[in-house]
Amino acid sequence: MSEIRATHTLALAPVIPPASTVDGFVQEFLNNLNFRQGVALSSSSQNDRYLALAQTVRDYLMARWLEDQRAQFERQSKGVCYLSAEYLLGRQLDNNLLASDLGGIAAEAMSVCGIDLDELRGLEVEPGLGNGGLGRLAACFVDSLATMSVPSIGYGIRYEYGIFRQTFVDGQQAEQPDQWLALGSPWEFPHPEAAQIVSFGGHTERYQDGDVERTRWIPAWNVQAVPYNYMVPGYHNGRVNTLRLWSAVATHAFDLRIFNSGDYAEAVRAQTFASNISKVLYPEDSTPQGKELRLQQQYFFVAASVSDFLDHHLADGFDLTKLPDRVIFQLNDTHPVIAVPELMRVLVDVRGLEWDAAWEITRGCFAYTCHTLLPEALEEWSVDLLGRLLPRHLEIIYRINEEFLAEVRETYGDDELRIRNMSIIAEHPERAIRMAYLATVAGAKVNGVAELHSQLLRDKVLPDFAAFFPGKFTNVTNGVTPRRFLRLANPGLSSLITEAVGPGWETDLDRLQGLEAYADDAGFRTAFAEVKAQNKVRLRHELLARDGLVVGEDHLMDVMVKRLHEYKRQMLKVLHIVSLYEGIASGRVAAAEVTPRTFIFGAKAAPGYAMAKRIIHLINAVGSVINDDPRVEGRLKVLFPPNYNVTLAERVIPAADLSEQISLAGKEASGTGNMKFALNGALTIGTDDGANVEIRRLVGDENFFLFGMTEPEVEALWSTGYRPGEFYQADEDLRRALDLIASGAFSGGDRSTFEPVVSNLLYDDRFMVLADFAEYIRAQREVDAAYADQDAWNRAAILNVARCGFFSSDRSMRDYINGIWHTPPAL
Ligand code: NBX
Repeated sequence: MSEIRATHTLALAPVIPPASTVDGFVQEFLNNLNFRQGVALSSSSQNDRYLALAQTVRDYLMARWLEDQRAQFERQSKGVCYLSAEYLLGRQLDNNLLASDLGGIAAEAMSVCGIDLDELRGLEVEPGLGNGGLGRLAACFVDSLATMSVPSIGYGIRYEYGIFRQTFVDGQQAEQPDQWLALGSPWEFPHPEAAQIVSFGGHTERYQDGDVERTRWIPAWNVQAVPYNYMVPGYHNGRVNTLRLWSAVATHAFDLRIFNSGDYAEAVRAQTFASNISKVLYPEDSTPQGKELRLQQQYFFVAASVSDFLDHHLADGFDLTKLPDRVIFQLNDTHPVIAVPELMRVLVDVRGLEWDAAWEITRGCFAYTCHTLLPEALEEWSVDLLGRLLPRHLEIIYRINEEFLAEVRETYGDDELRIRNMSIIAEHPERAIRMAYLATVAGAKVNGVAELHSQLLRDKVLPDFAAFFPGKFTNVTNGVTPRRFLRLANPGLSSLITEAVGPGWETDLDRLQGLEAYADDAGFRTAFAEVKAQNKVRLRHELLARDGLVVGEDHLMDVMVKRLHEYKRQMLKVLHIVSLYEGIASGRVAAAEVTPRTFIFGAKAAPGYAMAKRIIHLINAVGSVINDDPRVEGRLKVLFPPNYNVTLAERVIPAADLSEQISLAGKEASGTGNMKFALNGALTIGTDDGANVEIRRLVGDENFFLFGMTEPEVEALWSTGYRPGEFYQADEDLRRALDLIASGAFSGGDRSTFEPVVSNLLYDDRFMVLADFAEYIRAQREVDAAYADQDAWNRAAILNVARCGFFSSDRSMRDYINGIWHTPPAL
């Protein structure tokens, strides 16, 4: 009997009655403390208490969870399998208390026990199983799917170590392992009985099966994929969906014979080898590293997920030709694309379907989301490596490509250039599989993540495919969950919104439109400003306690938080800051004349990305000089709290006045931080890039600080030959700022420390920082002027909130459902 059917009887008789009163909650909590943690309240540690509290909340959700698993199984209607190598979840306790509406009861119950709930909340180490935007998007999407009661399951990898913990040593990034499991993870449920075997290596052979020739794969080694289930509770709807993350273990624990002979390391070799697969998240963002282990990770989790779905979620005797009516596998970028040949392999080699029938099914079961525009970020796997690790899959990819190119020939004749350009196999510099092409050929739909991105994807990245597959390409603009990023992160603003527009906006974010009318209400503006001020105080306390950093009082909070990438142009922000400082330091500008600003950075650099790490070093160096220079009179502060993560985002974003979204036009696929800031009433200074375009259109030009070249202007400048030195020569402010960095002013007089950063800008500047500098400074002056009129600023901020309901991830989910998935109405 399958695992899900086995839960049926349990679901009918929940073992643990939901603790929905304060007394009940206290009782459950103490039970958990005593009998699960094995300690008395009086002798319990904070960690014991956190775990017992988490278990209490978990138990409350359990009956619903089991019931929903059963209901999803029994319904057998079309559902979504979201395949993502990353889920950047953020803290679970907060979110689960909010979703289950237990926050009030839990707080009271804890105070009955003499415990401060907020302290316990603070203990949780967030599961950082993602790098940045892509992973956080997946987390927002599963939240929305649960809240909208859409039958769905998220599949991914349970990394033992998530994104590294960042520290600064002399201002330079150092990476520490993220031991998020060290104190126990109360939110996960291992299911070793539902483990899948995932195979690698070996060779293939043909054999006769009656009249038909078939292929079988004889793998060389395999590992076990053990699923860990995580609850994904919907918001106040009593639904609980499942996130299923796979952990790798050896098929044989260890070799007792070798162990007894005394070679302990050799005895556990297989175990170590296998568990390496899910050991650590690759900390690269946007530039794939062609690492064998990464390909192993990708195949590992999708092979386990596809089998899991086929084995456990389909009714007995399911007719596989109907699979596209039963499931859609949504590919979160190319990381899970190896699922395409895997499904083909299972259908043809294991289930015995004809190739053509299997291909028909497969093409109906996948859809692909692209998250990038950088050509170097389009994943390719060398044929050599893929053939060694997955020989059967390589054969399948070859055949898919052959048949696809034959179709291309039918349409265009022997246009060899076109055929080479469209081939799934690249020939140079080495033979490699273009995973984005494979996903595009196989996917029923291909989408970008913001309007501009989807258009550039069609016109610039995959134009031949867009022409060949009319109707396949579409857009779904990203969104963010208002539960975590508004309701949870900004309780003050949330109350204000509820007072103004009534309850229910958390699941119907278009209702924020009701705030429009309040923008002209002076009383509301005052209350709104008061909330922002309180959020700044909260942030002030947090950064002081967390990092010993001092936020300026009554400062404009100017925030740039996101991965460190040259294309995102943290350097442009640095040049602005240095330029302001240079004015004061040179005596040309009186400190009293500058708008008091605290600049907050948050950014991790991929450990192997040298330039990004230099920029982090520079930001810290600039901060220590400016923050300590008495001539500045404390009017400029540059703060860079280390280890920016979801938890810190929840504190920083609600306190921000100005949101920095300053990527070079045509490089940022969407951005999602930009949406979070606008929803929390920060004004954006930004380029015409990614979802900024849509934010600006919605909030209105007058409530957005636009600057910089447009994407066509960027293209035009490139094609005529971009010479950054000319911009340096032509702009005195720019020259002074760059010269100050080059002089060693931020490196104790040592001119060599930041020389690579300066030369890179002067002689290369791929992301055209210098070309956009003057415009950026102009826009920042507009910010200063606008901020001087607080009342007008608050009005604009309120309008940002009122007009950003579109950016709820619930709307993104509706767009996927209507345009791509075609799943039936919710459960
Ligand atoms: O995906 C990001 C884009 O850069 C953002 O513009 C977009 O808003 C977000 C969600 O659609 N991409 C991203 O975060 N990529 C990765 O994290 C990544 C991780 C590993 C890898 C390649 C890319 N090998």
